[in-house]
Amino acid sequence: MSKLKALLFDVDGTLANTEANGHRVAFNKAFSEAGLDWEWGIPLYGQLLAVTGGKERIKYYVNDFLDDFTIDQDLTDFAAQLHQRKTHFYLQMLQQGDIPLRPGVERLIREARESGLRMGIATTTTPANVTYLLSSTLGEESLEWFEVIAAGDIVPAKKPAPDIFEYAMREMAITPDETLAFEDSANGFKSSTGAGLKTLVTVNSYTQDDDFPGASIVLDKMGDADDPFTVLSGNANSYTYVTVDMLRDLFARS
Ligand code: XBP
Ligand code: MG
Repeated sequence: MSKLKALLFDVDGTLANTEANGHRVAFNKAFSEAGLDWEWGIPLYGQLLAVTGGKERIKYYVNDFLDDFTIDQDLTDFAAQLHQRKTHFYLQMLQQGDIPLRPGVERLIREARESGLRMGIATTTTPANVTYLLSSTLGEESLEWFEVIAAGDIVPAKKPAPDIFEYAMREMAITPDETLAFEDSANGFKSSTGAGLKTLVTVNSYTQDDDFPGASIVLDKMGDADDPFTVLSGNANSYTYVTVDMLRDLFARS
């Protein structure tokens, strides 16, 4: 029976609920600064999340949601410039402490570190967004707790492609039979399972109706002793919030 040795965490939606009140707001600030009359409301943004990657999401919006938008430059360059400003506004929000970690995430990360489990990050978001989120919530030293921060354009294909999880495993020299992934969305789940990883899912308002066939377990959150999770799919045995012991038990039997 394989033994759990490493954890690979997604970021957006998993470590923190960053989308509706974080990334989306930063996109709208960048649009306003550029003089565009674009406003991504919460429902529209949920549709746009079908495409991972902020630059790709902007191009998806222009190509699939706008009828008569024209610019006198290459759309890829335009999207990249706009995305740089969006990232500027998003980093400001992180620095201001506007985006907290989800319930139980800090406790689990600290517990995993103390128990000797190796940890990495596998995310589509921009690398700086990860380092700023970790620093602003766990402190600068937390950047050392993750052996790799696999993020953004480091791989040719973003989620749902498995590339980012495969990259993180290569960098850490770990294999799927000793590693558990944490995800929140259908795109992320396709990526982690496509890389052969057992996956624990914690959904959020945007992903609660997504399908996670074969997930080790689907929860509403990691939870805490005084804030138990709800099991949406799978079996938590007697555990009521995610602990390292629960992860070992889940990994061994999933
Ligand atoms: C979620 C994404 C990212 C963010 C926005 O990443 O798809 O694109 O929505 O970040 P994950 P950027 O769930 O894999 O963490 O604008 O920097 O792409
Ligand atoms: Mg995610």
